[in-house]
Amino acid sequence: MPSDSQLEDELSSPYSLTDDHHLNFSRDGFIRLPNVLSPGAVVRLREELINLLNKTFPKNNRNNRFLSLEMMWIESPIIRQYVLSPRIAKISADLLSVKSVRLYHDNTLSKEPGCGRTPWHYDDHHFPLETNDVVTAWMPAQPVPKAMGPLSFAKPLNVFNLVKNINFNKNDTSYDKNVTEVFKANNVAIDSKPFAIGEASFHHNLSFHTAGENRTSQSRIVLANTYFADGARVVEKPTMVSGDWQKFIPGVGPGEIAASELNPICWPTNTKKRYSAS
Ligand SMILES: O=C(O)CCC(=O)C(=O)O
Ligand SMILES: [Fe+2]
Repeated sequence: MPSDSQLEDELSSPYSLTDDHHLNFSRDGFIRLPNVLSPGAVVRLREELINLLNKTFPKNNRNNRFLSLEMMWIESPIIRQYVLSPRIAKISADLLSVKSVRLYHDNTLSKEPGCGRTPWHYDDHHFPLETNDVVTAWMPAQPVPKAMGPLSFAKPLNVFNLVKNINFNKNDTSYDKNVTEVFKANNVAIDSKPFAIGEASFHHNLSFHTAGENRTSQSRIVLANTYFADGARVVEKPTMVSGDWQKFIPGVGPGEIAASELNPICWPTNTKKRYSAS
């Protein structure tokens, strides 16, 4: 198991992206990358995420649920390493071809045994940012075999155009069904491969994605960090679906530059050292 300082070294070390990685990300809107984390770093991540989940959610009565926690980096020095990681943030900046990225938020997603599908969606509506330079690093805290519900992507990126007129109805599953049908009718390719230990995916905010149910007896635990291009503004009219955005960009109003103290620049500056949480 890596010590704290070994973990810090690993999460600060650069990851080499190839021309193919860049091409694939621009065309498909997502990429899977092997060995983003070492096996030891995955084990430490899982341990800490389980600690945090156990503090918030009672252990009984979890089956079938999709548990989620955000902004863990403020409280947990270990999670902070993974969230403000120069390694992860630089991959994100490079894939977006921008010089500098800020954190939007971290998010742990624990899909408990028996929990059903993650419906088809893209993330754009969830982020009230006036830019499409937004990427989410989805880092599983264990391998994710097919039966556990790996994140799955429709490709290429521009297939979102096929489904942009489908109305979202939050009271039923019609949106998910309709998107599935349109993708089928258009022979849209779906990438739903399992994730090996240490593998992570990076998806653009217009990339359509879903995940299957968790048919195993283990929780499918993931850390998903979202980064955006430095300089981006909050949209003029944030909508309800933008949810808790003021929690993630406190003190910043509509139309203003999203650069609160909770949106540190994660690449290129090593803000991890500058941020002093209590
Ligand atoms: O983990 C999942 O099943 C969904 C995750 C997701 O939609 C995201 O990270 O944007
Ligand atoms: Fe998503």
